[in-house]
Amino acid sequence: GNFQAGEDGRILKRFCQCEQHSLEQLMNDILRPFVPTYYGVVQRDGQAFNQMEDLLADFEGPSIMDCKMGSRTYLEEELVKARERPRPRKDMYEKMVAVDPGAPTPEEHAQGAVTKPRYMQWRETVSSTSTLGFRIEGIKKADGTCNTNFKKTQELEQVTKVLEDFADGNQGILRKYVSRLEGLRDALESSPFFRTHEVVGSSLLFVHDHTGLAKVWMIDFGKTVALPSHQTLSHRLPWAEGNREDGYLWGLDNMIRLLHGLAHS
Ligand code: 4IP
Ligand code: MN
Repeated sequence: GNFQAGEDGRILKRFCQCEQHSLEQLMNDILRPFVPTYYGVVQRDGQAFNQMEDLLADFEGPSIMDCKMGSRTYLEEELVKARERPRPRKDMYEKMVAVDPGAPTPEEHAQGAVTKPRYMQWRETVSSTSTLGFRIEGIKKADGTCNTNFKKTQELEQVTKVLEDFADGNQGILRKYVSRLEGLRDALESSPFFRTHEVVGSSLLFVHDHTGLAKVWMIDFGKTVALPSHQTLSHRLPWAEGNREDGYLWGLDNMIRLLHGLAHS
């Protein structure tokens, strides 16, 4: 897998240059309280790992949710690559058919394969990524239940229901999540790092427990890339190829609105 247990309160994640670069910079950014503390690269059994804070360490029997943020989940360069030299992916065709046998075109059925951008765009449109700017990827609750079957969770009502269920309707927990996310939004809006990076495929990790502790962090920076110098993003404008907008803040606004509604209902 991608992870190994580290020493005392740390985890090891398979090395990724892009993630290393982002985490290093984030340690000196206003976003630092909202990302796992980074402890550098370590070797284990001849393999390199990024060593970072274990975000679950302070919780007692945590409930955990991973939401992938943004309205686009692949880098623009994937589109260019697929256009210049299409690489049909059988594995992605199979993942597609498993969710919806009717999704591939007749041509794709004949090939038994789809390109990566085609698969990624399809995933965006059948989930809430396209409509809300985020999607729920997985939930593991304190009671032991685990659910990663959210590929077609798209409707506002469905998403709201899943969020409410994750927090067991606990208003105190929901309010803590809202205020943490509002703090994150403030930090994002003034972060030099965020302004100058395209943040794609990154998740928010929600964690709470029975003691009432509830926090959220930004994780997964394997597709977070620096923009050319002097270019910045709004993170709210719609994406059009070439503008590199990722919809991150648009998604966060929607997430906060949903949770805020639940916290007051
Ligand atoms: C996965 O699809 C995720 O989109 C991965 O993104 C992506 O990795 C995989 O692409 C793709 O197959 P499912 O979630 O539907 O299984 P993430 O790592 O953000 O979860 P990349 O490489 O884009 O980061 P491949 O090309 O690694 O298979
Ligand atoms: Mn309020």
